[in-house]
Amino acid sequence: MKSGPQESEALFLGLDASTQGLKAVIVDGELRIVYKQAVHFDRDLPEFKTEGGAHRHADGKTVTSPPLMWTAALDLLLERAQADKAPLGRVAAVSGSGQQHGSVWLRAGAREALRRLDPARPLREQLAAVFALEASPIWMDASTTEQCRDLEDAMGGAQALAELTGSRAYERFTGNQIAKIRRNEPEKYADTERIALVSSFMASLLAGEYAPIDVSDGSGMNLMDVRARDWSDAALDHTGPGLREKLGAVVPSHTVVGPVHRYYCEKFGFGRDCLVLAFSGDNPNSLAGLRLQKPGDIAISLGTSDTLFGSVSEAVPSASEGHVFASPVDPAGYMVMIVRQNGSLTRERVRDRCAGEDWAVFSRMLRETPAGNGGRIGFYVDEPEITPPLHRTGLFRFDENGRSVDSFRPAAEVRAVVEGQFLALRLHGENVGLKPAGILATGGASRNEEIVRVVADVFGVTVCVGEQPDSAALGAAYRALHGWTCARAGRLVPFSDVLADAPPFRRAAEPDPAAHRVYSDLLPAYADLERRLLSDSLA
Ligand code: XUL
Repeated sequence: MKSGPQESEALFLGLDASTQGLKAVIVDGELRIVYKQAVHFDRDLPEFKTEGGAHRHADGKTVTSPPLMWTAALDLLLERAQADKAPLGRVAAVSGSGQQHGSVWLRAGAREALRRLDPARPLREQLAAVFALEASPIWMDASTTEQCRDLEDAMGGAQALAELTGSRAYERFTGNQIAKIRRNEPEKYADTERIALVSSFMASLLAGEYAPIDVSDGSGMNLMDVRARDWSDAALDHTGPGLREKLGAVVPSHTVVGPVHRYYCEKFGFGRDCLVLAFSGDNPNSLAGLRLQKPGDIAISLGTSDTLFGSVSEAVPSASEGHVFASPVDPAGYMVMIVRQNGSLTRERVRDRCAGEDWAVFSRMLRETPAGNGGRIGFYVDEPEITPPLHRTGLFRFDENGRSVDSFRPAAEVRAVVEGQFLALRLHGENVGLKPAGILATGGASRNEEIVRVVADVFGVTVCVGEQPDSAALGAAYRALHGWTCARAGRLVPFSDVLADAPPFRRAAEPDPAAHRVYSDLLPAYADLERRLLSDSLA
């Protein structure tokens, strides 16, 4: 970033309102982290009686969180920052991240209450009465299956809805939650002036004004035309009357919402010209935090579940896999996200059974077996799988002729679990238009060189590794810098320009062309077997 003496002082705050807590990261113009702080909902705000930040209801499907807790957390976080003498006065811009899909229902009068915030009184006291729903549905909620089917029927089927909104209907997606509340609690729906996402609600607290929803988090609602980047009238009309007004505008992710409200200037020492940039969802912010700005940049996070997200230039939505969101960093681009339920725990179970509970033995077995495993293919479905939607659990092994077999020898089993996981990610990534140019592997298993080698060979691209703790909060801070830079330039500055100073990630594996060919040849057989399992699972 080019900067004058004053600008070199400027700092950028990223907030992350996740399910379990609220975090803050402050970076300078060279992207160095200068301050971090966090509030943990269960521990620090025990009066809300959450577990993991949420309330699981007796029906086993409904999951909510109190929006007043998120409100109280903001004061607490900033009080802690102030007590630490964090340089809040130098923060030039703030952006943020919210758990995706959760909604905050604000009743008539909430806008006025936000505008009138008084620095002499805590937020929770001033805003206690603004919520039309005291329990906000969050992403863990699975109670809207009926609304999902209704929406898909109304829009011409799952694929048609995916074509329009980027995803088929999912229970946690906000539109289906809205449809349920509108039906079950019509008086609360009528009483609601604004339905915000967690992200836009947190931005509203800071701006003291209703903040718009950004296009990237807005893509997680089944309500937005993902290509037009505007609400779909057809989806809105199906979901509830007057919904366009209740949702407000949906805006590009680098949009300035306004200056921070004087509440934060007087109480915590923010500067009067500190800007609030549109907030976005946690996955979009992680994409920014992992600096995946160019089409083909992918991150694979190898955790309890394996998640792939990446930037693409075209939207190729699918009803059977993944999500297409509008990009949070490129107003013309998209991001795709694919979640595979059977990740680390599945690898660990195979390690325990076949490699004496030892990662070193697991790695040696990978080293000593050939790419492609002699044509053996395995599906290790310990938990119902999300991508592809395979509800039947079990271990399904096939020999080189596609015949079902009961077992593999231990080393072949180790190779089969790892290859199967990455072939699946490649297959389903390609199905939603992903053309990998480079991969960043993160999460526990990215420390295993042999696993990373399989990733490089399956996808045929260089794999870098690097931990980026708090990637959503960091991504929000990067986006604050980006939005601020665009606002000052009076034009869209490419996100990559503001990241120019970021230290590179470490290159961990280059693809072996011969091994990559083996996987490309194997992929059709893998896809066939997967189709077979899917149709058996439905039968
Ligand atoms: C994404 C999803 C979660 C939430 C909470 O679709 O439901 O990742 O964003 O982190």
